[in-house]
Amino acid sequence: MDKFPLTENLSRLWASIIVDELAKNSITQFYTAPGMRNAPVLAAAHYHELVDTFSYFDERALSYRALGRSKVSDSIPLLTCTSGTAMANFAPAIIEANKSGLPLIILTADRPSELVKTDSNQTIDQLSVIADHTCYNLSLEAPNEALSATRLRTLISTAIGRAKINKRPVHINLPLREPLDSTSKSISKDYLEKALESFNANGAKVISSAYQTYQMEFELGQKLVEAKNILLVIGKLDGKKDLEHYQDALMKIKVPKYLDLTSGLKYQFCLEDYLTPNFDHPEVLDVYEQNPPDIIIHIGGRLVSKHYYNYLERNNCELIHVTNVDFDHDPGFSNTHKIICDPLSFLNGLVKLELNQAPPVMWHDFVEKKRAIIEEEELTQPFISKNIIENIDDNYDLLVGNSTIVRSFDNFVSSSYRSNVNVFSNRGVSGIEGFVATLVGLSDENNKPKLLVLGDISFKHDLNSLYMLEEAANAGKNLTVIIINNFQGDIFNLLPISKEKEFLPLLTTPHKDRFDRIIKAFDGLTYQCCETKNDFNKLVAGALSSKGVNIIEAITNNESNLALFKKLKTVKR
Ligand SMILES: Cc1ncc(C[n+]2csc(CCOP(=O)(O)OP(=O)(O)O)c2C)c(N)n1
Repeated sequence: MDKFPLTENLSRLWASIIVDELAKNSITQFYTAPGMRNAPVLAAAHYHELVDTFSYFDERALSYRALGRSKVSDSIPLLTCTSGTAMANFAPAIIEANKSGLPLIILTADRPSELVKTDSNQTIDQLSVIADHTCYNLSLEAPNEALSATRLRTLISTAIGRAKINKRPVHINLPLREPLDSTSKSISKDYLEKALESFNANGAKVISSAYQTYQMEFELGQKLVEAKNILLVIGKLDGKKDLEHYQDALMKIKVPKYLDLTSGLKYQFCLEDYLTPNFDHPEVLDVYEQNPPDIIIHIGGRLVSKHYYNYLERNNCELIHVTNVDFDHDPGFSNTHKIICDPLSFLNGLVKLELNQAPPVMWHDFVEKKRAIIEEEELTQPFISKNIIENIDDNYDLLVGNSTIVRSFDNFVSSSYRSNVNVFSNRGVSGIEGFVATLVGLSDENNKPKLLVLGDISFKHDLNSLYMLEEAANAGKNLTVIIINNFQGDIFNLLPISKEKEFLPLLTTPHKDRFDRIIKAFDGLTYQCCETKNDFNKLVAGALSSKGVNIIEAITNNESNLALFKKLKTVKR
């Protein structure tokens, strides 16, 4: 802290004030990309005693790492980069964070307006790049003495407050004039003195209380008590900190429930707890077509299953949507009742109603038949998801990639087995990029072992994160990555468009690549490969119980996978 605050010139002083105000508001996890224009921010972050820096050369990978951290951290991660295209590389992760209700602070360095407006090198209109995907944009002027240190601090703490309250990304754009290094350029005595005093102040503490507690209205409670046939659906929940409380409440609510993978609660429950299998299955849909619920209570955001939404459009069930975010997600496109509040407080209200309604069908035989069929086939995605859930320790965090595997995990439901594994996904906009970096971001928060399962195309998409994974290995993290290599984006073979063989390769992007050579180029990453169910189970058990970063390439058989998906759909009760 000796060197802090930096006072050699106004750019460094402003960077110090901003970093200090952020740190005083608990924004201390700085995900930094290199650059000369943001060098004053990097210097201030480096010398501030409360700030931890996580540096990476590739802004896209870095931003997914910050996204991963945001899923588990109590404070808000900050991203910073230089001017020009650098920040555009943050865009996918910012879009995902915005759609997932995850806060981030993005502090971009910019060139001052006299350079931006005259088309100098490395300049773009930085404000417009992500403006549609943030909840607040603070466009600062280049450092000048007309704006006092205390006013600058107020602008920063206001921006932090917006991120906290809205639980979404905030952009702060900071144009900086040269000198950007330690070259001295005088600051007026009066301005400097007052600025230095501001470092002794506490900083404006911003406390968010955006989650409104819900008190069940009498009429609604009455209606729910009188209803014969309620279905409780839990979609995407933001924040994973109070899952235990959700779990407690849900255990006590005795009505049929559907838990989406993105709720993070799917595997904590089983059929004995009145779970309903996935709507993607025709047999399940059939049962609900014949016994439509009189009320569906949908808690949280969007589900993975499209069939649920088709079902809602076809059937005119009364829908109560309970959400804590102001997104435009409207499950039935016809809400009769929308309640914006802390969903947990709503569930606690349901507990008090002491509802008791058994599911329309007991699904045990159906689920057991599916389990048996999965075990009969070769190494497939349903085999992988089933065996991971049935064997993974409770202390694991599981990150599920997009495409077929997320559906496969979402389809899994257990008859009597419960697992406390924490499940994460990137389902805000369901991009296939950034999963390796997201895994590393999750691991920045704690040393719990973690497992990522993703497809080969998704893995290829994030090869730039392998250096980051190697750093995680060197830092002693215990991470396992399972790449399901079917040599293409196999999801498209499961869709009706697969009949259009002539141009299908433009969707599936087939290849012949294995990942051994590229992974072995990184010291500290252990590579293993398997092609059979037995070997898969052995390798996964070994990797999950060993230390370090282990990568397993599981070669699956496309025909078996396709045949199995078809066969599973034909299972009857
Ligand atoms: C960034 C991005 N680009 C393209 C897509 C469209 N897309 C969805 S799934 C998929 C293929 C994924 O392949 P892979 O990861 O190998 O999984 P598999 O389909 O084999 O299960 C693609 C290209 C997307 N969701 N996100």
